[in-house]
Amino acid sequence: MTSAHEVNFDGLIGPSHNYGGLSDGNLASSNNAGDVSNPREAALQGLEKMRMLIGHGMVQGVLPPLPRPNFDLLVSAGFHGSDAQIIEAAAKTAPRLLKAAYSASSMWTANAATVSPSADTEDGRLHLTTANLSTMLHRAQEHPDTTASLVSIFANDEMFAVHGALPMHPDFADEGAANHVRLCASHGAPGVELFVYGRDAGESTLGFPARQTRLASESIARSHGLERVVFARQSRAAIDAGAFHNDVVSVGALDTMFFHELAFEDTDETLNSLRRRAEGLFDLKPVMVPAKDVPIEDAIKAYLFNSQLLAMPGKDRLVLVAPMETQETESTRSFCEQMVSGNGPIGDVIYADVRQSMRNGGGPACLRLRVVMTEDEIDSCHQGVLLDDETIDDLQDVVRRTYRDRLSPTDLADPEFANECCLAREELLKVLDLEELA
Ligand code: SUG
Repeated sequence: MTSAHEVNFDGLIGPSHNYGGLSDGNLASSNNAGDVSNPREAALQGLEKMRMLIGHGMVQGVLPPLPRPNFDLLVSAGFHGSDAQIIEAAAKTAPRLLKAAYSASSMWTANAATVSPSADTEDGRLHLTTANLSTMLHRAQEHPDTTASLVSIFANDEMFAVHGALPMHPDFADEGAANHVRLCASHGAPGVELFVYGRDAGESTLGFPARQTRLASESIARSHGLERVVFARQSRAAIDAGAFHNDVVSVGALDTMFFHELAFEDTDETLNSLRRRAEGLFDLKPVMVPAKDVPIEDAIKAYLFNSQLLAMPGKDRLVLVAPMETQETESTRSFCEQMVSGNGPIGDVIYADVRQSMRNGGGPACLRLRVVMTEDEIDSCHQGVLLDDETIDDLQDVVRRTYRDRLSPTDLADPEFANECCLAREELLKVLDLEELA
């Protein structure tokens, strides 16, 4: 068995980070709609989280922000003329579309793709499928540019297979790794991949949108060549309480599955299927958080499960990197205190400040795409996106010089802002040695 690392590719928060209120079913996005954001602080917070994890001995990568505003989207909607004319006309007649074209939502890279490490796949390559994100317009525009980024970063065809997004139809609705968990004995060992879906293809549901279909999950498992898979249905109760992705109510790492009592439609069946698939590979360690200790509303408000669950060098138990909001909410804080003082698989909690992203429904786990990679795979990917302290300093320097510290959705009407965003991104790409994406 080869040794492998979990490399977290965080999304670098873009200069147009704003509270657009674009995501129905995501309570933070709706509740903070129209507020003034601080893109500079947002990006610095994200980069500090990456720095903190490097300090703990983790391998840390980054994905650049996508080009915003997306003029192609505005042109598809019939706007034409100079860039400034397009922005001005869209601001007057289609302000919601303009917000979509400006959305910095690619920062939530848990939604960028679904990833299967080479230890799990038939052809022994690491497979990535870009998510089509077809449910929300502002996210549905991401996939072509995301695929371009992944192709540049995972450019070696002998080791990596980058698949484009599934067809853009509600039956194939796919939100990537946010609805996918990989469990294993150690990162380099064969794993069991859990795909969580909210509805079947063709099924219409009442209430908040279910953004992942079983057909999408099955299609990805087939094209990645996976043998050990489990498909589980997310509970309707969780979706209606605001868990628009499964990673809002569960997170897994190695042999441990940390989840809320209401995460799955059928918890026993989900755990039994995982155990069956894991037979001979590892003993599943479920850590279920009962609703009586942490009501689902608290779990979602505090984002307890939207945490990174990490095997850190030198630690014999897993570490949960949770948002500050988990510490500030009574029930989740005391659950965490009690959990780490016991002798279960999770031994420590670190609280990270990602408040700017949290106000749009994105916690520490949303901000990262986990890519389990062997040493050879790490050496073969684009090196410019693998971070050290110095590169983080350089990125922060660009952010301090080029990002605004105040942005209201109405500011998007200013044509000058489009130039600012473009220049900021060009500078970031230069630091990452990814000018080809400009
Ligand atoms: O898709 N928020 C994102 C948050 C994604 C979180 N990702 C995971 N849970 N993995 C979403 O709902 C808000 C944008 C706005 O309203 O401006 C937004 O898109």
